[in-house]
Amino acid sequence: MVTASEIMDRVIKKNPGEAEFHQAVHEVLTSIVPVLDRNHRYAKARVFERIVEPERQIIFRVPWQDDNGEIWVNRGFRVEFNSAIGPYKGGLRFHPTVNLGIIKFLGFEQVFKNALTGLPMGGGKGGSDFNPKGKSDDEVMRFCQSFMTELSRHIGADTDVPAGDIGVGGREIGFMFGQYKRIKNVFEGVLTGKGLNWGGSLVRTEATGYGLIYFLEEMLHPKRKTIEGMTVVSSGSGNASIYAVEKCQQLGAKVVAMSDSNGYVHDPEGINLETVKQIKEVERGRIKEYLKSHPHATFHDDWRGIWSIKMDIALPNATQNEIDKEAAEVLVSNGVIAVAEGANMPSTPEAVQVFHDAGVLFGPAKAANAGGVAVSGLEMAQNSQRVSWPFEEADEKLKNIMSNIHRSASEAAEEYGCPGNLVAGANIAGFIKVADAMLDQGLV
Ligand code: NDP
Ligand code: 2IT
Repeated sequence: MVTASEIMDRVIKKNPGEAEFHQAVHEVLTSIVPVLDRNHRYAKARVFERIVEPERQIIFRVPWQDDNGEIWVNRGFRVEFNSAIGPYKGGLRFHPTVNLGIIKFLGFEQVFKNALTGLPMGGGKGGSDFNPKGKSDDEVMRFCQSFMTELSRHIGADTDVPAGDIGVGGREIGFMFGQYKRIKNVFEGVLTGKGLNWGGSLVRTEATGYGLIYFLEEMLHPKRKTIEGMTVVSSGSGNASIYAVEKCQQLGAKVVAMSDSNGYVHDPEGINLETVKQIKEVERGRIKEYLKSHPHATFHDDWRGIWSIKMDIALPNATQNEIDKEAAEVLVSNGVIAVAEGANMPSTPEAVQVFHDAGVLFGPAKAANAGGVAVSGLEMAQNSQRVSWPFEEADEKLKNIMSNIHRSASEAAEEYGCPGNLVAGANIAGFIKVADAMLDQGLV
């Protein structure tokens, strides 16, 4: 039988230079070794070796023209990773750091995350190295139209359903949906995160952040704690962070810092979220502008420094590998009791080890941030039935899904001898669901 380290060596050799993808694969593989040892049929059928190979990877040219008539060329990606349990599903990221390795790490994680939601969604991810920052609405529209002109050949409501991620929100989804409809002449739920008057679901905007806090409450529950009265820090100030902060505040926690890629704002009196929403959602400005209306707060131009604040709860809601070993050690020495990951893979493996060794409650991204894609799944269901559910109904379903994810991850961790380890539990529960579906479907 092939050993785990042989599998890992092959992944590294076959996918050179894709450090984030290697990191994501290594974590899942490490977690599922006991599953492969106990159930030889997975190893015999080489299920893991198949899972790490995307079903399809599409890379394409995206030419577009700026407002001065100058021509630019970006690179577009869609990695259709796994369709064992449903159509490919996952976001699109527009950020200058996007490359194939980043999209593959995100797509790989998405496969297991989507399985954990209990909804019929396979995994995929896409995006571009386009930087929407500083571009006019017209430029963003022209880029989105060009991007969708190619992407439309590969997606569809029953094939592959993209959504937002970093740099892709309601505006971009609107432009892409419009272009898809022109090309295909069908009005279908091909994207999620749509506007509320053209097929979007209530709660999708809030879902990643709210879901994260519902999951965090599940983590705290066995310790007889809630977030009420806790001091919280949430990095980033985009979709995931803003709605995590909103839910924290609704539940009586005090959020004292948020950030963007230029730095972080520390407001010991508690962040005023309306100000952050105005800066980020309306003006598309920078977080340091917070100080204009809140001069008692401080701005620090090192965004990683946010983890040196004393806090009870850390919510990394910006990007991958934003908490390294040193940051984790500072968090632990300052008495952090829980870390819940809203971003994808925001803690390095060494940081996760520090949290586990210190007995910090740790909610891994795949489980803790699955609320966004879960409500995307609910949006797909509503689109298929041509109905729209009230806010309370969608929110209640989100809460139940997050609670079920916490339960499945906890039970899997228990069953495979690592009680309380939600990293292992989430990986195992997600893997078993996808692996069993692949076995049922023959050599796929
Ligand atoms: P947004 O684009 O809305 O916001 C991203 C935020 O993170 C911004 O404040 C941005 O700052 C900051 N950020 C991004 N990249 C970096 C970087 N390299 N260094 C420092 N700060 C950075 O994206 P989302 O809120 O949607 O995404 C945040 C995280 O949540 C990502 O990891 C994403 O994959 C994950 N996620 C998102 C879901 C969703 O539904 N939107 C669902 C599940 C996970 P700046 O503006 O300066 O770039
Ligand atoms: O990482 C993620 O789960 C997302 N960006 C959301 C994906 C989706 O299809 O809603």
